[in-house]
Amino acid sequence: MKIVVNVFIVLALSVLTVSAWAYSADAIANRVKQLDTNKDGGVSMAEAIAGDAVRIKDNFAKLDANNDGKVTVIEIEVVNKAK
Ligand SMILES: [Ca+2]
Ligand SMILES: [Ca+2]
Repeated sequence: MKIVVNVFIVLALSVLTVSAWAYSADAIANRVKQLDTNKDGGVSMAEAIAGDAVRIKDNFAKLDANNDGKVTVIEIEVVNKAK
């Protein structure tokens, strides 16, 4: 139940905040897991749009460090830590 509550808080914050990332590794992993509907380990642009992940969509090129068309947990963490 705690995890469910945490995910809800993260989702709520992602709607309310624009610039601050500062998510825990667990929160990032949960978000990617939720968005990764084809279970290939990354979030494609289509999955970001389908999941209404605005910041992944808007920052897709920056997040997709290896330009393979999907954003992984590790790629998000790199940007998250850089802020
Ligand atoms: Ca995917
Ligand atoms: Ca990538």
